[in-house]
Amino acid sequence: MSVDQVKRLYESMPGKLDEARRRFGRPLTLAEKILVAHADDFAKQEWSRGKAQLRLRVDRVALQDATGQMALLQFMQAGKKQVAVPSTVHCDHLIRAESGAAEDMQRAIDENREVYDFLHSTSKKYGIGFWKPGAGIIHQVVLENYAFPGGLMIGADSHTPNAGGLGMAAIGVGGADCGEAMAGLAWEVLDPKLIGVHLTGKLTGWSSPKDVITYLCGLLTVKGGTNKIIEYFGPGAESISATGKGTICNMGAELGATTSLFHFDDRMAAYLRATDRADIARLAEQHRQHLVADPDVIRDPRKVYDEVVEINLSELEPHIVGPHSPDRARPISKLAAEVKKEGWPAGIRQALIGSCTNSSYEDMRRASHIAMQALKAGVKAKTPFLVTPGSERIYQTIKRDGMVDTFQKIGGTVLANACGPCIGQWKRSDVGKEETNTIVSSFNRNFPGRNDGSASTLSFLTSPEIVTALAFGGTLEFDPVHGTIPGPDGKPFRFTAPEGEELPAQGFVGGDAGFEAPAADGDRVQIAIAPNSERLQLLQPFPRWDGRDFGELPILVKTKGKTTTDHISPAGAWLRYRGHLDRISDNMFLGAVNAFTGLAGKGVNPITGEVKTFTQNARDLKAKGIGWIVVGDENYGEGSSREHAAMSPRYLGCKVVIVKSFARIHETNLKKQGILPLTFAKASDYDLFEQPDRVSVRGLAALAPGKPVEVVIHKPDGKTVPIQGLHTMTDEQIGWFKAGSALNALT
Ligand code: MIC
Ligand code: SF4
Repeated sequence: MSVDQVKRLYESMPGKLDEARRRFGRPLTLAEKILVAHADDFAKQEWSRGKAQLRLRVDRVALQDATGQMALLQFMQAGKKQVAVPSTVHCDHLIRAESGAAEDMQRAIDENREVYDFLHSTSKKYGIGFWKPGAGIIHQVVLENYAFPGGLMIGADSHTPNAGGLGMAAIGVGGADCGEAMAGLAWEVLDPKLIGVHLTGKLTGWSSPKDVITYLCGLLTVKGGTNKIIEYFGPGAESISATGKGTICNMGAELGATTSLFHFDDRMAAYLRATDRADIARLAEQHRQHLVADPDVIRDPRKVYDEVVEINLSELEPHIVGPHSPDRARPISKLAAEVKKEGWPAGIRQALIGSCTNSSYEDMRRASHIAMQALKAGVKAKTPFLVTPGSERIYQTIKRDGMVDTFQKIGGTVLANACGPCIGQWKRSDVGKEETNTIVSSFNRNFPGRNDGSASTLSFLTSPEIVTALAFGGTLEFDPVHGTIPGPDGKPFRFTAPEGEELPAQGFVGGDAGFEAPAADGDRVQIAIAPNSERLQLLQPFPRWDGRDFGELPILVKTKGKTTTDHISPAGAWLRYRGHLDRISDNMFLGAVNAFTGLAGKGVNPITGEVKTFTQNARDLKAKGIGWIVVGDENYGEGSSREHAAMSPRYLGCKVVIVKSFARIHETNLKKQGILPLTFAKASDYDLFEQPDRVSVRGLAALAPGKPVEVVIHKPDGKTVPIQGLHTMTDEQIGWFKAGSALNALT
């Protein structure tokens, strides 16, 4: 987005915000200011938190290479010549970590050539900026180049909110949302509720931005942020760098929040200047009052936010979360006791820092400060140490400033600027396949199987500086804040608290390595997809709804407990097929735990009675022309934005997903792909479904917003149990269901 566009946005704000203050009869929060300033039609728009569906105009769209393939395939179906809003593609997810940056990059370029060529040529053709493999991870590159205070963007990745560190409302969505916004349509989202997080005090010593969010994860849980925006404010916010704010907003995804953001301040201005955007910094300073909440909101936050959380940063202890869920939190000082009690292996097998969440200059400085203390004292690392820089710019800068050298001296390996071990793209040879083992990282997710594909890996998340110290302790029983480890002379060695400047004194090394602008004349660019490709497949529209109720559908799967998108559509090796719907559908529900048997990935074929993988059963039902349903637990579809978790079920014949509750992005993805997402009126209805049952959904022709549908469970003995299915579909979304998908409704 050009400086002129930012200027136009800022200049349009006072008038729009005044109108909103009049209409709402009260002062505005920053999130509201951004939403109002981006309303497609403010006057016609209904505003009601938790109820209204907002139609907004976004400033930008960001895609990454894994979800972006589907987003672009869907955009292509709209038949447009150019994207309607500034958009970028980032090649980051497909690079596997194996033996270090140089070799891993070469291998990735060879293995993924076809996909990179597709992303490159579609970018060129349709006017999309292309960031090549190795340029960096989407959210770090966006923060360094595109995020700006007061902006609104969407990204086909759940950690898009990272840009909230610069005061932008940046929201993770499915690829279909991106495709539509790129095609020029308004983008829709449920008017979010607002959580205000009031920060007082000051981060000091070992405490870091990561601890703000890991603490909040423990407090609010993985569903605590669903359909809510988290807005941070208060004097404590100024003690946090812009990149630290980014970390906090990034990991707000783990609360299920729509997005998270901070009010504009001098730390953001400093970061904008350091990343060659002094013009934007100046503009933001001139329009500061529109880029923070109104003073009356700050004076009495409880009047305006739906919830207010108080955090005194001066009292915040370093936290660590895990294993298996980001909300399993405790202060690091309490970890050792819990490790003993739970019988988790205390020995740490790998320590990893970086990723899109935590690879700022400041993070690397503080981590290397810890490493240098150990080097100086002659303490050796006990654990292999892996570093994932977030971008080439960060990598070049930390290399110039000696940090790469420090990490190498402690035996560390610097990986490519890519997702790698954060998303299962990690070839480990140090543990057996099913071996229970412990790792610590500064990443953001830790669902089973997330890092190395093995559900036996127990993954703990904490700040990069604590991870680094733990690499020297080698055990979860070491508390770097209070404890000591043996020094080379046998005497106890104690780390002092990490220090590190937030921005490089000599400035960042040049900014756009790996960027390629679109072609001046996109018409001439050809996009080729080989007919026999196993990586890419053009999409066929899903069939329209036939106007009939769903009668006696079998249950393909009833999931028990956590059913994240990683359970429904695992990543890791499967990332390979993200552009090929048929191929990737072989991974469907591989990680989902079958409530009838307790086993993952398999179930009884409701027709033949054979026990096979859920995909095999679904393919069999599809071949027989039988639709099926999914029954699920709480916060179903938590985690990633990957719409494959909705598209594969749709493709293989799923009609209805009925659960206790949904995660926001996934529920939208289901609606977009034409699956009926229902929730139980009573959570205990979940218990009524048994393996041999059949399920009918009635009254579909009269589907209307806010009106429950009738669900009937047919028992094998002929008894029927009627229950209610609730839904959140608007008129327009009901139109998607009837058309077979949102995209069908468009064309
Ligand atoms: C993730 O962190 O889970 C991912 C991989 O970045 C996903 C996107 C994807 O599945 O490609 C996300 O968070 O949306
Ligand atoms: Fe990549 Fe991990 Fe960040 Fe997702 S969370 S964008 S996989 S680094």
